[in-house]
Amino acid sequence: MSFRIFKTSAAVFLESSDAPGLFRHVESGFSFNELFTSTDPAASIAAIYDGAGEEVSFNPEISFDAPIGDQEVWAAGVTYFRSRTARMEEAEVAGGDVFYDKVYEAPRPELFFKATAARTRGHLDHVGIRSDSTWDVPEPEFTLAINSEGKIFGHTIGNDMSSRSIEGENPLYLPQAKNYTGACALGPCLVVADAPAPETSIAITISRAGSEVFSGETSLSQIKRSFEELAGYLFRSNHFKNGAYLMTGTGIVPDSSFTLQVDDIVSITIEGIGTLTNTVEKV
Ligand code: DO4
Ligand code: MG
Repeated sequence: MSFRIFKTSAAVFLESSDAPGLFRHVESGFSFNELFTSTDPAASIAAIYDGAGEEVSFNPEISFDAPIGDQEVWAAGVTYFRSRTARMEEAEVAGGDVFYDKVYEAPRPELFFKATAARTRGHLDHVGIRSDSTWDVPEPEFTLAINSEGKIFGHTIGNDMSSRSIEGENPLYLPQAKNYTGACALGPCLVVADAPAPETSIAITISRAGSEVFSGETSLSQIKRSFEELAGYLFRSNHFKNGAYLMTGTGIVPDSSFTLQVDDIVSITIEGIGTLTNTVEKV
């Protein structure tokens, strides 16, 4: 049995794979921190579901908060061949391309801090492009939920918003390309379940003034590293009191002529989780 957990400002709603379309309403007492510090989050959520009372009618098309407590959000990079190639193109003029090729092949993955919980946006909220950036993309990423013991117990959809002009100028500018207001979105829900099948698709569409200006699709099978490897490196010599989210990298990068604009609508869909939609604003 798996569960989807949706968070609003007032409550959380739980849906079980045994009763899809029926939602249990948990008005008080639910804590993402407790879930992420449970030694068995699947058993904990099953117990909460059973104690949560009757099903309620609920519209899963409304906006949601990011499904997060006090977890940090981290990200892996250059885990798909497409990301390696796109990064090498954007960094070539500055001479930074060699580092992306090296990290794609190296035993140690690229991992970087992405956002605090307070900086993480939810479904139907805005995501940001920087006012000092000229080339911007969303990055659709399968995102792991990892408890405080380092155990992967669930997943969600992440959008790792990125400035390609700033990262391309110098790889040492990565924190500025990746960490700014509105750079991170998670949602629409947290799925507590084993990892989905490798064929699971990740798809993105970007719409502008009602027309689609980009679409792309990949699958989890295209990732170069295992989820356990990425989580294992993240938790090496690093303690996460409240667990963590880890974005696993993008396998979709629009070609070099594309950049996001204000009011673009970005929708990322991963089978079994749902769709995370955000509108772009300048920050
Ligand atoms: O190397 C920079 C970041 C890469 C990244 O975010 C990705 O591959 O998803
Ligand atoms: Mg990324």
